[in-house]
Amino acid sequence: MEANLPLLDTTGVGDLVLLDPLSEESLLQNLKERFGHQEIYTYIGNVVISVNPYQPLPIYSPQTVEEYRNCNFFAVKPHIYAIADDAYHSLRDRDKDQCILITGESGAGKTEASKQVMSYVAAVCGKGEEVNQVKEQLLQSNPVLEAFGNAKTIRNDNSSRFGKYMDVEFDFKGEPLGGVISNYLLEKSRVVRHVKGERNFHIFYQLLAGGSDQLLRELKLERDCRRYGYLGQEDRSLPGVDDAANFRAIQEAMKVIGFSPAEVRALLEVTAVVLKLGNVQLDSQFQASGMESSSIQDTRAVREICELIRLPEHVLEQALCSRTVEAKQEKVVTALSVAQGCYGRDALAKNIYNRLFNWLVTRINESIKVDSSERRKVMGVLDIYGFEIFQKNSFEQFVINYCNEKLQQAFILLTLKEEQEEYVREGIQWTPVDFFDNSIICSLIEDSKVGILAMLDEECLRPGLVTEETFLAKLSQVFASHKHYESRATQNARHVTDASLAGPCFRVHHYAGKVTYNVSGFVEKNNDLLFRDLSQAMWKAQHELLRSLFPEGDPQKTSLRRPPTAGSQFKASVATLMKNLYSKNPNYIRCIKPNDNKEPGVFTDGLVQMQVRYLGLLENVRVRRAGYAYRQGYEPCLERYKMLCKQTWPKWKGGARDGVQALLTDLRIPPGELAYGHTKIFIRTPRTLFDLEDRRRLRVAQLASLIQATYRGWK
Ligand code: AD9
Ligand code: MG
Repeated sequence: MEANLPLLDTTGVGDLVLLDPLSEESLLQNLKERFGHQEIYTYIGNVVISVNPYQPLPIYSPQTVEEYRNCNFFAVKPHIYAIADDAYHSLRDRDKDQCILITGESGAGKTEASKQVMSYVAAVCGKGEEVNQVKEQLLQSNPVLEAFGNAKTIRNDNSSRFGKYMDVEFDFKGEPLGGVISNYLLEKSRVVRHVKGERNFHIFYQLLAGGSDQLLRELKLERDCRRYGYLGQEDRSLPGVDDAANFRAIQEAMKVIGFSPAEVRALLEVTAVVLKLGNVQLDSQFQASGMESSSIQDTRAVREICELIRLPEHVLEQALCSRTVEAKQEKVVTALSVAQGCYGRDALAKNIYNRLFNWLVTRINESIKVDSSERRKVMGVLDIYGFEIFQKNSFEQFVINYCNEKLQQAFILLTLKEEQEEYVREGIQWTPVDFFDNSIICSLIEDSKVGILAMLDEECLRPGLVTEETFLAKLSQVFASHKHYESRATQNARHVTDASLAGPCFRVHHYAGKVTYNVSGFVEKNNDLLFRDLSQAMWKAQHELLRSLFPEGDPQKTSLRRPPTAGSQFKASVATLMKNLYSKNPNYIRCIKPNDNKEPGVFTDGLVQMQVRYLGLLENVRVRRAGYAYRQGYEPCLERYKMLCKQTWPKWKGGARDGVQALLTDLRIPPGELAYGHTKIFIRTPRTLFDLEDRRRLRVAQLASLIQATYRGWK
């Protein structure tokens, strides 16, 4: 059902559709007032807006779950549980696959929201030992993935550095059977580098803080994280976060999911290897020819890595310091300079970690996958990294923001455009509402010929000297007059000067703001190549897990085909994701970040205003308001209410549309409340619908007692 109603609210209006007068100011004021009273949720129809309270609120207790269980969406305060409940019931009772799309910028509360949805659904979807085990596995996958895929950033102490989409599968009774997790592009560059004030992935700190003395000894690790080059020199503990306790929690979680002790051990060994790679230092040497070569400075880190992964030391040493080039069936080994060696070392660390993360997702999926072939109902929950604007934005921000752009497009298509188009399709009088369509930005990035990603691929695949400058020059030439693209060159051509666009940069005018991307690193990150010597060395290790991560290291299987670029892989997986989302009934949670300092109770007007603008909330309200709250095909509508009218009960002989018209006229529903479309009836306000429902309930009760009386008479 799609409707909005007066809500049990003490503060402002709980559904912005009821806001009067409607303007950006009143909308903001309403959110602010509610936020001030810790009412963080507000609806626009069935879209939930959530403003991050940055403090624990007592609104997620088991009692609250009970309150929302089977609730009438409109009879309780706005809450994320209400939308979760509505989605779950549509799935169970109306057999409609659902997806929950959670959007908003970094730190707005998406991951928290996804956990609340999951835990609510878990609390209400059946019981019993077997079912509980499935639920536990699904829920426990989260802390494990967060440990390996989240990190502290400037914006968020627990920032998701990967995208996650989880399909939870249910049987016909609505009991969970299992699920499938898809992950999107982990920000692996963080393994080797992070900016001041941020951290590497949580797992490293958790392992060092929470591993037992014996475990650390066996992994050849020292407890002090300052010993590790990849973790930095500062004290890295986070206020309010107990890394040690979290480590124990994820060990427990892995047990619940079904990891064997040997698998956990192998996982931690590989994690330790990544950490130690950062301590491998290279020394520069000069050969007689004057060419620079490198050697391992202190062999301890290499020795320990090799002991952990059971690989002869010289194999790794050689792979780190030299490179084999095959030319005309001849192998030539060339020495690497220190810079090249360090580059290779870091590329190896990033690759191991990234592949380990993918393995982790695959392994969890093995545990939670559904074996039966019975037809399933699916609820997908999408929690992806939010839109990001940093001081310096690179390839990672570019793909993250592209993904957010696609989600915004899905929102526009599914809610705004779809709504308007339906009225047109149904031949109903309608005044179109203007909204910004971001397809133009999506194609700027993803067009298969003249999109930024395609042009980057073209540069990466071009033989000869590839530089980021040529890539940038090409972009600026092709998009010289594009409204959403800017660079120094296009500015010069347009006689605009802007000091903020200095350096090798281009700027995209995203739906959520202008972001300046520095192209250095774009080619390398998109190419994502690892020296073959390194993958071959990894494959030679006697460590089963590590070895399995580098199948291309098998000399028998060496393929000359180039692996797809990082950008094209990402684009393909986003396309698959979108297809999946479009096949389901969407439920939106739009998260808003109230201030930039993670402070409770602070609502910064300008910051929220910006988000309200780019999320298109005002247009969203306008479309809902101009429209009709409820719509249904004539046949099901007649079927549902025909008992309310003598002409249509027990059977209407004419067409369904005429039947509905006869019925609603007989019930004296004001004509202004109704619109007759080609195939559907539209009802303007929810009150009319509730009135119909009340009448129906009464009538059903009357009919039931009538039948009972007749039955008793027979006996
Ligand atoms: V990112 O794009 O992954 O960087 P998210 O996922 O949008 O971001 P997250 O859910 O991680 O943000 O929320 C950030 C922090 O805000 C959390 O760690 C909590 O401390 C805080 N938060 C968010 N939502 C709530 C809430 N409903 N109640 C209390 C919250 N605190
Ligand atoms: Mg997150």
